[in-house]
Amino acid sequence: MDQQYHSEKIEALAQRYWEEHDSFHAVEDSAKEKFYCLSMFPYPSGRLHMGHVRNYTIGDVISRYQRMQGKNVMQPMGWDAFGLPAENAAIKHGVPPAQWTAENIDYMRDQLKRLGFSFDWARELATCRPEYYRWEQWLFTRLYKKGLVYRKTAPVNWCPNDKTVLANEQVIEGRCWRCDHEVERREIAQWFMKITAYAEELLADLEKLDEWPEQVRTMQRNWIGRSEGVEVQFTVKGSGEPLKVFTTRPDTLMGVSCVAVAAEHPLALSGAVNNPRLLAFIDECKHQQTAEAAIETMEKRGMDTGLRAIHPLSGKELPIYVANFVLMGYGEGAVMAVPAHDQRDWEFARRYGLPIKQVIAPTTGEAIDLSEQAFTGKGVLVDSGEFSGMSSAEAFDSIAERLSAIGKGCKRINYRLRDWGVSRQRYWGTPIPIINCPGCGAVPVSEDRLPVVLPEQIRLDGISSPLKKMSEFYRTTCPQCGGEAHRETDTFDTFMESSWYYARYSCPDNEQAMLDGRASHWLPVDQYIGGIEHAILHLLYARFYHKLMRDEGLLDSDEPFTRLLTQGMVLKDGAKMSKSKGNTVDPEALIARYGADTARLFMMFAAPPEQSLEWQDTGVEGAYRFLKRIWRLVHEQVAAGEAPPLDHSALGVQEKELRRQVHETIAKVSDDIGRRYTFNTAIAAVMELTNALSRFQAGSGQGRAVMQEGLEAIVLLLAPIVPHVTHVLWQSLGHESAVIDARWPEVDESALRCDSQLLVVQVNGKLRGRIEVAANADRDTVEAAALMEGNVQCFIEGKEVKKVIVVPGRLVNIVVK
Ligand code: ANZ
Ligand code: ZN
Repeated sequence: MDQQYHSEKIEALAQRYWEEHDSFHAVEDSAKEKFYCLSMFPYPSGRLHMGHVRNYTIGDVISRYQRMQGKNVMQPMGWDAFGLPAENAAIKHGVPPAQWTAENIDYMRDQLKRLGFSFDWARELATCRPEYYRWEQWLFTRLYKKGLVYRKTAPVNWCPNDKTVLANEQVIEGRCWRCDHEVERREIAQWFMKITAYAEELLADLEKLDEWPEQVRTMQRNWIGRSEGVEVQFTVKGSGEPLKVFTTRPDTLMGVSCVAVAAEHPLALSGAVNNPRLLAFIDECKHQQTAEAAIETMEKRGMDTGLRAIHPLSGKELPIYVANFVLMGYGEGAVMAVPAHDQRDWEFARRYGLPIKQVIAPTTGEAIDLSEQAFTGKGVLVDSGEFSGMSSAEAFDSIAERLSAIGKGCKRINYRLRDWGVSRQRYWGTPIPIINCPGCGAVPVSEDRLPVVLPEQIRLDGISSPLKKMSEFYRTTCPQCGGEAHRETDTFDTFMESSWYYARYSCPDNEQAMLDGRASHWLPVDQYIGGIEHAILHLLYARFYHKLMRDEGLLDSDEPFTRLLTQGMVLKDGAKMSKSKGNTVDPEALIARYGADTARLFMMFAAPPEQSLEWQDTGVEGAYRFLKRIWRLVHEQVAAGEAPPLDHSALGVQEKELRRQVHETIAKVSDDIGRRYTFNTAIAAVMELTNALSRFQAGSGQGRAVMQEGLEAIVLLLAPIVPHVTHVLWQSLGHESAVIDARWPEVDESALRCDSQLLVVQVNGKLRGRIEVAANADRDTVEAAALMEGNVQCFIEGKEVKKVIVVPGRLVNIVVK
């Protein structure tokens, strides 16, 4: 064993060992409990950043810990390889996205290996490879047959100057990133996945995910946004056509001032036929952003269509407006405006001089002032005919019943969740497996013709899709009529690939099927780890995909991820580390200087995993020094020769005391790592134990035996966190097998019970001796033992004992004169 700690040498040695022994290759084994640990896979942007290092260290610590628990651990890694940055790089540097991506993957794979993560590299996958995305195409065509995917027109960002569709990221303050021209909305045909068909189950199953952070479940719940309401049917005066609205407040029905429809609503268009001003207003509404977040803050504007609606109960005539805050995609694309009880409607009514009629009064009897703002609470109905006097809840049911009795409405559940638009007008993605035939329309590519392979040798000009210009890709024949047709050139949203990769890791080599029996063996993922920024969309889509695959008979579980950990950000000087802020620390430089173990230790020690971590150079130094210190301790022990076996009956008080601390530390660290995931406090406990071992005078044979036990405990407890140095130390301490195959240390309960105590004895405040007494010895016994101690007797002989002070568990002070 070297006297000095050389991280580089040690890390190369350990990594070579794992590689030669194929240590992390997971094979299905029904005899052992499986543990599937997964960290969100990276986008191959070029180099790892500190966020990756943190994410993957957390996953690796958990994986290695579970392995030491005797479980059959699977921890795979792969690449979320499609996406816009590759296209941007291609335009900038003139390299095809496929090449740029492959080079980045090679580089980043080396970086991950350098960090010593226990990935099963045999399961590696990259989503841009046809052997992966073909199954996504396959599932899509299956879902098409089931009616779970469909095509409809939807708006995209359109740059009229470049004549191209822009991704949201390419629209900067409403302008094209390339030419700065103002961006427009354009309606084009796109593909949708019917996630709304699973809304109820996606919501209900959140209850099963009790090992997910509550915050994430709440975000998902709100995103799905279930509302119970009533569909109310007004009638258009003259034509007699029905005009439906969705409301969650049917109790306010007698306070409606107007009906407002979205700009895209058919009535808006029919109202505009002979009304150029209205047509211009509709056009303006269509240009503005439709993001729901913007609705809250934007100016509420509208225009009277001149059409009139008949109230279903009162028969009164109400104006029909077009309003910019009504969304076509929600409910019926129309609302009944109740200015007295909805703030948005209140603002609208004030602006356009519509009546504000109170129909709800607070139950407290308190007066309300509708000239200031709307009263949005529930209460008692007033001025509402036969419904007056009812509570809001009673009126909800009564009015719903009344409406259904006359065929003018019914109760309804509505979801905020929209179907998932998966078409992207981009090159670098999975081709949508559809053939557009002038005669037959959209026809899915048949199973035996899959995959539709994305051509990789292309030139991007950054404006038009290269696929349209490649006739060998673009031109094809219709699977239905055999006539000339062309392929869809849109590609899938990259969230499609990241929605099922976790399942494919179970059988990445299967060329015959998307998944096989191994998926049911490994799934669900026992522990999933990733950034909170994926709390909504990625996790929701993955949950949706899981249910789709289950219903396709590919899986037998309902949910993909049993336990979820969302790690915090890595900050520097209080700000998120990012290239644009120029405050990044390159993991590579850190590893080159201190080694991977220091990087890992610092990451785990600096903060609990869910909180943000502040980068500190001094913290890194501290982590490095700690590893050197352990190295030195082990070296001293080893250099002094083999320690004798532990003999419990021969232990002295100090040895027992140290053993107690060793086993208390084992208990604490096991709980911190295994249950609480507070790796930082686990490390702190090991540091304390290290201090105790450094102070300990091992002298005797049994002292060295206890020291050996303590050092082995430290090595085992740190093995998941700093796997390289512990690999070498474990062998130096005399073990033939590798520390990755060692079992997690167990607490010796008998060591925790301390049956005797050691007290120091002072004479007039000066240390004169030590005594050992039973842990439960009473005061008289302690006093007597102290006075009997040989060295103490020399100091008190012939003197008068004035007082004996006993500090339980610590000391006895004899005051003499
Ligand atoms: C009348 C009313 C009175 C409403 C009142 C609220 C308060 P959630 O809870 O999100 O489901 N609404 C319905 N469809 C809409 C659309 N397409 N665009 C914009 N707003 C729409 O919200 C349901 C409420 O949102 C509905 O209840 C409706 O306004 C509005 F005192 O109807 B309410
Ligand atoms: Zn055809």
